[in-house]
Amino acid sequence: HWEWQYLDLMRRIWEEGDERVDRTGVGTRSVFGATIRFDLAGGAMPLLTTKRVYWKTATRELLWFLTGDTNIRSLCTQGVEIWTDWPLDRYRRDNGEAIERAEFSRRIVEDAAFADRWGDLGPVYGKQWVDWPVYEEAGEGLYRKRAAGVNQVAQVIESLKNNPGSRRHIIEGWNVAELDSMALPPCHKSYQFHVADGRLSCALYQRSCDLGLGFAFNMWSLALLTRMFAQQCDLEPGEAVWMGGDVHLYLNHAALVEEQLSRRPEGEARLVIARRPDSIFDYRIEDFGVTGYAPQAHIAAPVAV
Ligand code: DHF
Ligand code: TMP
Repeated sequence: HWEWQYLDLMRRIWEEGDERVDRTGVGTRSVFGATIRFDLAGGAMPLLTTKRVYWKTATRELLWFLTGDTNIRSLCTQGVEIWTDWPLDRYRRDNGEAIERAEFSRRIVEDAAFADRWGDLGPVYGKQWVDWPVYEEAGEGLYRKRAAGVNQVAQVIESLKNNPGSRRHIIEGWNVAELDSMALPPCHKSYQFHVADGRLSCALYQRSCDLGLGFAFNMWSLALLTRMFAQQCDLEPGEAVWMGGDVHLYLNHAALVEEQLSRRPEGEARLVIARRPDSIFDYRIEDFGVTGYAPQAHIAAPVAV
């Protein structure tokens, strides 16, 4: 079962990883450099079975990236709270106000001006994916931002269709010049597509991975993006190749790690896409269904902010 790759990595990090002080102050055990591969043939998806993964939440996040939106408001409106903690943290620091998360999220949803002011994460994934800023000369040695940036997603779809043999099918999130204005610099920072024998594969480079929490979402989204790209380019799904830089377990995830390592993977989820939208930007949450997913119970774990 593919999931042993994940469980083996988890065990190795927990037992042999280097203990490190990290940005959040929680502390981690970590290894540097790891790979997990998954064959997407036949509709199979890398959805963890040793705990329930909320794949619809992860799917909503991916669709949100594709709209170019970087404000959490449309996520909160859909009941998706996975990004709420970062704007919340900033709000509390800037205002010295002990507002509850649920209350903050409610204000984001109900008050558009409040969301504009406090809900934006800066130029994170969505912005870089579909509107990477471009500068043009404005005379006298001055430059200005061009009205339209680069839509990397649209460009890669075109290059896959017109030049499948290319080794340059890349979507990059790591915009060096804008890192300082992002709530978090991108973790899943670079996606490279590859066509061979009529099959589309995608490799993700993730510079930093919370193996207990973020990974489940990142692996799902990598596979989902590959399936959507394959459908748009009339290719069969190939492999999803995940490559991690600093892959870590937070020290406050002990209960999750011990519980998950006591479980055995079973079964295989499949993704059904109900229709073929006109473009990569026209998918909706209702288009996706998962069959054969009978996971073991969800395991809650705190997220390090
Ligand atoms: N920071 C850290 N420390 N770890 C992360 O995984 C992470 N991920 C981010 C932003 N910052 C991060 C964005 N993605 C959850 C999943 C993905 C995610 C953020 C949070 C999460 O809390 N998942 C829980 C609950 C999901 C839910 O309630 O819908 C899970 O058990 O999967
Ligand atoms: P860092 O920016 O200091 O590396 O912290 C980011 C943390 O968030 C780190 O634990 C990795 C985790 N993370 C994921 O694992 N996946 C994600 O998609 C995101 C956004 C973050």
